[in-house]
Amino acid sequence: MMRFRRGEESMSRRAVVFGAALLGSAHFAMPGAFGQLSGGPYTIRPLDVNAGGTTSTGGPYSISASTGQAGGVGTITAQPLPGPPLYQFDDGFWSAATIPPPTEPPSAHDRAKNRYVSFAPNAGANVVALRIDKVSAPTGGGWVGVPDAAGLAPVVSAPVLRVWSEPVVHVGDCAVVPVASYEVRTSEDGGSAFSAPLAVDTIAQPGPKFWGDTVGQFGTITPDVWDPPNGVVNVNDFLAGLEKFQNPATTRVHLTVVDVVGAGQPGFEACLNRSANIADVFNLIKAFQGSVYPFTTDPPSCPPCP
Ligand SMILES: [Ca+2]
Ligand SMILES: [Ca+2]
Repeated sequence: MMRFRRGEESMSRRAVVFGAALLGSAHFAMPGAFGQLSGGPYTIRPLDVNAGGTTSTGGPYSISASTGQAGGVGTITAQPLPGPPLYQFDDGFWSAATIPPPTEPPSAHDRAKNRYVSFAPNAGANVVALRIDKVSAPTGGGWVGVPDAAGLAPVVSAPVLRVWSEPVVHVGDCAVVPVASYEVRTSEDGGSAFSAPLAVDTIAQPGPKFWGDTVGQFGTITPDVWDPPNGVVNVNDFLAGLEKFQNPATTRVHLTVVDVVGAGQPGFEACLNRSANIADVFNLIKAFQGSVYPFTTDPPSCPPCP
């Protein structure tokens, strides 16, 4: 068992060190009880592992624990609420980070896309970074950058620790290409510990036309919305792009479905420009005509996108 008491003597010096700052600010949820330490500052001293009920003192509170004894402590979770727990204490040991992985986005975006990976961050109010990796060859990846107001985010080289309040994040960049597999993970410390991955694929190779499959038929799944990619490249695929170019406000097709090239950025066309331009339509026509994917599929060879 683990409990806090006032005014006991220190007994041990090695092994597990509990951070005073952590304990001074954390909330602990225990069966039948929820409390918050007050009256600090605190001094938390080391405890022996497997010592069975040793006590560390030195401040207004002492800490007693049967550390390392399976079943002796159970699960104690540090909050905040609402949101996923930050830390978890299992049977005497701090377990790995318990931040859950990103999840599949709402149905409107739960589809393979050409140049975007869409997902729900699922990190609540926690400050975390999001890592994206291309796991199909050639491999490579980076960190999800700060999204714009529409949730569109680039791939950047350094972790971005923030509260991801966007319901859906759409990562589109040179490193996100058709016919590839990606994994998105959450890291609460910017690169040492990660959540389990969310696997997201871009479009499957649409037969001999190689790439450019953006949509399927129109409105057979959701009324007035282009269906998800159907494994076929035909006129519908560039017509959907043309429709978005002519009317950016249309809800019949989302920008992330038809933004496939960065127009107006000479040398950086592979980077995307988060806009539906006539250049997107032209590239989709080239795909319809049978052209191979025109940009690199090797993330490390991507230019530093503007
Ligand atoms: Ca299609
Ligand atoms: Ca574009």
